[in-house]
Amino acid sequence: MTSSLTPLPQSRHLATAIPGPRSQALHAERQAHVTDGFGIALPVFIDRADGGILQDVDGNRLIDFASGIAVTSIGASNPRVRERVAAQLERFTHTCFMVTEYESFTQVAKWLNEHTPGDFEKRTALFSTGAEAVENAVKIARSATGRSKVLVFDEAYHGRSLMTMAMTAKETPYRLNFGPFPTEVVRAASANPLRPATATNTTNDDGVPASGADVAAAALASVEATLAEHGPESFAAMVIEPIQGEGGFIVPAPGFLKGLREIATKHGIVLVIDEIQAGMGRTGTLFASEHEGIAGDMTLSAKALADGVPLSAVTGRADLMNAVHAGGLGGTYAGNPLACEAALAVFEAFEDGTLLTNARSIEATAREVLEPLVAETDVVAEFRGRGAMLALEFADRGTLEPRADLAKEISARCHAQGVLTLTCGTHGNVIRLLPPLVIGDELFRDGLAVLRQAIVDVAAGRDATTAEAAAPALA
Ligand code: PLZ
Repeated sequence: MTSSLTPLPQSRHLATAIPGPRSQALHAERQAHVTDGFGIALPVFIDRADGGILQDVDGNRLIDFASGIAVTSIGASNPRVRERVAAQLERFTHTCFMVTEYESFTQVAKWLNEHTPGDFEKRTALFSTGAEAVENAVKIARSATGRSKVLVFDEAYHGRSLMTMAMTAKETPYRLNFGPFPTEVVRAASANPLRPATATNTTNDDGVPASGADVAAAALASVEATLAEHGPESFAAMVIEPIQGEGGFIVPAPGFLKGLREIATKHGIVLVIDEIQAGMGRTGTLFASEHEGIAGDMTLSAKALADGVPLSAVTGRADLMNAVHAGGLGGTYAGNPLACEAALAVFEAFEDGTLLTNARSIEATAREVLEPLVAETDVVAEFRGRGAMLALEFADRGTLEPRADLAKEISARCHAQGVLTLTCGTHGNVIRLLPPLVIGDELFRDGLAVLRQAIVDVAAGRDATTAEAAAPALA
């Protein structure tokens, strides 16, 4: 769709200090009207966004390493999305799919049934947010199995609604003061290769795990023990992220997810793969479970599914999905027509495979620039991730003492220089990279150079290198 706006230059540009005066004024106004309950990564107000750039109200152009938390993968003003959504806006905005039907809902379901892992007959239910998809997966699994318990994992994140808060591991900020939580949620060990909860004997003197396979085996044994303690026959579902997102971009030890698949099958537990952050091309395959060669009985999508128009999905085995009584699932906005059109545009964008290739080259470039920092500094414990879902964990060499202070300081320096990084992790000591899959190579490398310089400076206890010195090519 042609735009009345001039194209947004794909280059970093600092017009003012960040945040600039207009952002500061708007933030002050926000504070007078908006609850203090929302946190903020960077108090900058955005005017426009496209490709790898966020342009703020002061005219600064920031490099986007966040994609609105893994949402705007095909760009925040993608022409296909604009065209489809605008055309839908002219026809109608809403009917409620439980009142009268529209075809795009079916088409989105059909695509997801065809493209999610698993060579079996599927059905899909659409909702609006990720948390809703998780909640509904639990409802469907309970209804289909007649069981109630839900197994979740250390370092998991599944949302902010009451059930999903219960399923989320981290107390602050997600759960603090919000209990009591729904019961029947049991937590098991995950298989974090850097910090194995269950495999201390596989760690050598430097704190480096001896073998990923050992970590996976120990975690799987612990999962079996947890199930045995609570009665495996009482579990409806086991819910896991293929790469744990908010928990720290943790790629599970090799074999862990395959092992979970086997355990779930053995006990008749529904395996729910929460692909809300890792799915829709982010890791270089359409769904991250493809890297592990497994298929969930249900796969959850949201975030990048509709490029920022709220849409989420539960896709699963037809027998499970159809076990629910008619009228048991729904929601006023579930599968809203504007969101379905946006999703159809996203599917078109993925058709020729370029975006998946982009995700893989993003990984190669970031690895080239950032991975050497593990050896070059004493504070980068790990560079990890897949495709365009990448992270650096900051911790002291040897002790692995988490260094949230460094992640925070490095992020702040990136922000000051016009690179929007996000932190995450149970200990808050991880910087994650979630660039849009459409970011240009030159722009991406500029952002990486800024991040790299900030890490080198902070690791050496040096003041910030100026923007000019770090990257003379500022537009
Ligand atoms: N499952 C794996 O990553 C959302 C949360 C940001 P909603 N992650 C970003 C925040 O602080 O609220 C997420 C996820 C996984 C579920 C969810 C929940 O998705 O759309 O935020 O409800």
